[in-house]
This record gives sequence, structure tokens and C-alpha cells, in this order.
Amino acid sequence: MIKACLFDLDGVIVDTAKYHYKAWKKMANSLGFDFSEKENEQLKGVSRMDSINLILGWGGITLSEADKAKWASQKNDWYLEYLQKMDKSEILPGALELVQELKEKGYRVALGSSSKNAVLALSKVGMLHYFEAIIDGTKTTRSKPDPQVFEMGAAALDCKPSECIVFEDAESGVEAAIAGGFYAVGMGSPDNLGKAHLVLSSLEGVSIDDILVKITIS
Ligand code: B16
Ligand code: MG
Repeated sequence: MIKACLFDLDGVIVDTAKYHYKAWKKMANSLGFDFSEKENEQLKGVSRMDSINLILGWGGITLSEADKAKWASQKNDWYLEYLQKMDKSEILPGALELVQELKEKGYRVALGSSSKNAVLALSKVGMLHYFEAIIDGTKTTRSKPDPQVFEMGAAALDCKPSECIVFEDAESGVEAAIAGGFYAVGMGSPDNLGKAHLVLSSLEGVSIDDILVKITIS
């Protein structure tokens, strides 16, 4: 029986993926190269330092660990400039309604994000209070596709993975959920999220009962 839902943040609850992309692009451009939206797809769900390593690889650039840390911090400053301006309008369609429905129906709800800015982003859009547990990049030691973030979320809610549904927009996040024995709902395209139990293009108008029927559990 499903008792809990674990939500990724960027790309599931809020539309911050575009800001991560803009900030990383600014860094790449400052270093004299660019990268595509297709390449950016590979950064979703990936931690800040793993992301910078991938991006520098695409640009054929080698930096010292100290310089990498400096650029990662600069990228975060740019990202925070976007984040500070966010409000409720950047909650993705249907996300707030689904979380509210879950709470009303007695499901447990937690966050499972790679971001170290998750609490700030949730506060900016007024959704922090819905989450009983926040597992984010400040608490994990291993990046998605490692299931650690969701395992910690399930443990915090005192649930087994088989009692939880994970909502994820990143291929690495869907892989993490499947590897951990969770039900996975992919948010986006079946082209890269096909391993999920169900793929949805949006949460708009979606209720938990629809999801339970579609993943054939109850
Ligand atoms: P930060 P999620 C992830 O969040 C993003 O998808 C990814 O693009 C970002 O690099 C990562 O968080 C780390 O974010 O630099 O804010 O710590 O999708 O797992 O909620
Ligand atoms: Mg995400």
C-alpha cells in the first residue's frame, strides 16, 4: 500500500531548471564555450560539483580544484539572483494541488532533491510547510542515480521504498528511484524517462487516485 510521496524539487515542484541552465551557461560563456539544451538535460538531478565536471569536460577545459570551487560558487551566486526573485507563479502546474490533496488524504510527503538551495526555493514559493522531511544536497553524500536521497526520505517518514512514489524529472532521478525499489513517476518525456512506472508531461489536473490506477497499485 502506498503511504508516502517523495518529490524532487527542480523540474517537479518548481521551474528552476531554466535558472540552473542560465547560470551554468553564463559560466561556460565566461570561460569561452557554450553547451546545448540537450547536454543540459544530463545535468538535471546532478550535484553542483558533478555538474561543473561534466560542463568543463564538454568545453575541453581543465581547472584546478580551487578554480572549480570558485566557479561553482560564482554559478551559485548567479543562480541565487534568479531564485531570490521567485514567487508562487513559478510552482509547476498541478504540483501545489497534488501536494495539498496528498496531505488532505493522509499521505506522508517529503522532498528528495540534490539541491543545496531547496529550503530557500520552497520558502520563496510558499510550499515549505507541506514537507514533513526535506532531504537535500546539504544532507546527502551521494548524487542521483544513487538512491540515497530517496532512501533517507523514506526512512525519515518511517516508510519502506515499496510504500513510496517518487516524482522525478531527471533520468538520473528515475534511475535512483528504481534502484532503491520505489515506484517512479517520471515528469517529462518517455524518451529519457521510460524506465519509470508512469511518465506524465505535467501534474496539471492529476490526482493521486489517477496515479495509483495507472501504476496498477492500490
Ligand atoms: P544546487 P533536483 C538538482 O535539483 C538540479 O536538478 C540540478 O540541476 C542541480 O545541479 C542540483 O540540484 C544541485 O543544485 O547547485 O542548488 O545545490 O532536481 O534534484 O531537485
Ligand atoms: Mg529535478
